[in-house]
Amino acid sequence: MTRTIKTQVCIIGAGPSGLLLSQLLANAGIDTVVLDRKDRAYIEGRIRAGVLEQGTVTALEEAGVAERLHREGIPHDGFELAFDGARHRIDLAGLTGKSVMVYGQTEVTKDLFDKRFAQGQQFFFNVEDVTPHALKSGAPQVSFTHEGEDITVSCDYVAGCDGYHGVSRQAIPKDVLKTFERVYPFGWLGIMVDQPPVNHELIYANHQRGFALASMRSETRSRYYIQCDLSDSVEEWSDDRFWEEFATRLGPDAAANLQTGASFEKSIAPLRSFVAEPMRYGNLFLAGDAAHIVPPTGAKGLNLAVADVRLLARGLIEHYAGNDAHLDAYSQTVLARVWKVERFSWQLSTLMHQFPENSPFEARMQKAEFEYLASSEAASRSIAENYVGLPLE
Ligand code: FAS
Ligand code: PHB
Repeated sequence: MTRTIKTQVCIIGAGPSGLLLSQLLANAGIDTVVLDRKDRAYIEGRIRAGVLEQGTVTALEEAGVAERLHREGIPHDGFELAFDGARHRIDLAGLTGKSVMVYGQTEVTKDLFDKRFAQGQQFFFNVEDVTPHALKSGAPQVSFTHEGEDITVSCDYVAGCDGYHGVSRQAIPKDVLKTFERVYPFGWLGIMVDQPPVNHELIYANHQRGFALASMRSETRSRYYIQCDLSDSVEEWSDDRFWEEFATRLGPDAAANLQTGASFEKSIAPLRSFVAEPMRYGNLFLAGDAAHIVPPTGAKGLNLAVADVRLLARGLIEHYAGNDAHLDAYSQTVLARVWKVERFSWQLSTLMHQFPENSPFEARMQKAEFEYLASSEAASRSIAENYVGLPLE
């Protein structure tokens, strides 16, 4: 016996994309059902992004979930690039008039969940066998099982917000879907530690032993990364080994204020650039990591997902008001921006990491690029305008 539920938009995925879309649509009086194969605690427990563009802050303000962000977030007017010990500050505020906000994705997700639950959003967690159906029929459905019950959601639209490993992208026929991918020959080993940050702004460092990033979550909690081999495991990286490598790569000057301690989270993430086209198939729309992945070097993954959702929410809200122009243009509009952000993330990753296949020539190109950035306001402005966030369209 299958239970049928009717809604306007069925959202697959309760990560930042799905939660924000649900909130923006709810604010416009549009009903959604949100499914996730995990539960709230698991989703909130994932440690990911740490830097929000102004556009993301604006979206969270529009969603009505930015109060704690403005209380606890840390505005940053710049960040540093370090190259074999030499340091160059990218003056975001001076070069663009904008800043970024340091506020963890974990907190964004918690704020969105709090609001969604307070407003009585219908969630189904720990779902299985999620399958979109009849996407070209004008009356799509999504079937799944939940606590042993077979359920079908009948809806007007399906939002695929289920990340890189989700099912939505797979629902687009192989002869329609085009994918583009670059897998990087290294990963990022990240740790979280309750110690004051080594620097008041982020430092991205390229050292001959590899990349390192000094980030933070608050004045007392730091988030640090080092480039590692894809074959590495966290078990091979004791805290002591991490601290020694991290300090070496930052350089003596930047590491002078490093306060070490016991990490309470340690994980390795692979790096890839990935784009799937189109981001619409019939009444299915993809948003966020379901459609694209960027290496975290440019701090773009979460921000790109939010930009998709802002444009998708606009299109759906206008559809229900009788105007389909933005919804019909969604995939083309979003992909134009996705590719520019992919470019920036790839460019900064190429500049800041040690590639095993790099010859001495490429090593000199990295050094020349850094010295050009450090000597050219125009070059630094280009980095800055991408880092604070490109226009929404
Ligand atoms: P998410 O992957 O966050 O959410 C998708 C949701 O869909 C998940 O909750 C999943 O459980 C659910 N789902 C999947 N399959 C399903 C199915 N079949 N049925 C139902 N639900 C399903 N970005 C940055 O900007 N900076 C960073 O430093 C950074 N670090 C990252 C580190 C790691 C290890 C990873 C994986 C990503 C990182 N990102 C970073 C990118 C990250 O923040 C994503 O861009 C962001 O989570 C995208 O949000 P969503 O599109 O909602 O996808
Ligand atoms: C983080 O704080 O997790 C972070 C910040 C900037 C990045 C990547 C990760 O580019």
